Amino acid sequence: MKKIFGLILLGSILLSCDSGEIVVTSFDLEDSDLRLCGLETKVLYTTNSQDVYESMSLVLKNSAISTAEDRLRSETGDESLTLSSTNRLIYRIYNDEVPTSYFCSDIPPSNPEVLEEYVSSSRGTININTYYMDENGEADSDGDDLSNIEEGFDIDGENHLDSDGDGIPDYLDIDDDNDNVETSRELENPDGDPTTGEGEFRDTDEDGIPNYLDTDDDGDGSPTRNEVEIDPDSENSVLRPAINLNGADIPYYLDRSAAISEENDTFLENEIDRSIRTYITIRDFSLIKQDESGEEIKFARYDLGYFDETLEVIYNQPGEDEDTGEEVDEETDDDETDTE
Ligand SMILES: [Ca+2]
Ligand SMILES: [Ca+2]
Ligand SMILES: [Ca+2]
Ligand SMILES: [Ca+2]
Repeated sequence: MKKIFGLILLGSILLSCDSGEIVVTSFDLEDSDLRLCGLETKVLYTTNSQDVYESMSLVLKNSAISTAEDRLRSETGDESLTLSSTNRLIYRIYNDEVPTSYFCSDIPPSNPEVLEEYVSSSRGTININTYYMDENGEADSDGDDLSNIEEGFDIDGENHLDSDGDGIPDYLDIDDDNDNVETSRELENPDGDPTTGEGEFRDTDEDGIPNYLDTDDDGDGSPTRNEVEIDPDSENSVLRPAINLNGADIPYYLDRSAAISEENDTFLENEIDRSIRTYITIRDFSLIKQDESGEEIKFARYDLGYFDETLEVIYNQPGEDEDTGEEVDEETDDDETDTE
């Protein structure tokens, strides 16, 4: 269908720019890497400066999607909007190159001059699809230096490995053994401790379980989570190992001769940065030429394109208080999104 429209448009739209040169457009700005501007009113746009100076922009003024500060979406999934007098697709041809600031200005600049303009009518649907780009084996979704596939990522999405059974799969869990020492830290081996094999993982107590999956790293019978503390100022830092309390310059949780039995029922906050892509498709709409002719061009589908963002996501364990990180009796949400 797209090709048919392309051919029709190619044959029917011959436009002259101010130099008198005949130019041809086919509205071929599809599948573009879109740029995003605006707060309350958002503009997604793409421009072309080859052969003809043109732009395709989607202007969205909708309270349902403008609440997330400068973002279009705050979570993944599908959403639909209708084209209207405020949600509009606009195609323009200009007499000169369009600067990057053009769509970000509150008041439209007078230059470059708009030679031709087509605006959508109040008919049609805008499909917004947002999905995680890091849902694959090669990515490292939780940023702990182990790829998803190394962390038991299931390509079918059904049976991801969850080593500590806390409900957060390893590939999204910054602390795979739930001992309050981040996996990324447990993979480091500055002291040359024993490993599980040649070039493999640090295994301080040589029990065959790598530290990042070992709930008692030094094998002293005191769980690692009791031998560390979470820094209240930075939440994700482990405080006690940084202090040389035992005089041996070895963190308690890695010192077999020093044990702390005091219970620790707090958890690290499991916040990770995830890569998301938002794809915009517009269906069953018309573009109306903004001149006396009122020429109408119908589209069945137009793939406007996509834009990429980083989304901070907090995964809470069942039974964990969102604010304090301490265990509570009631179950809390296991997924929360943030748009900072
Ligand atoms: Ca990882
Ligand atoms: Ca887990
Ligand atoms: Ca750990
Ligand atoms: Ca221990």
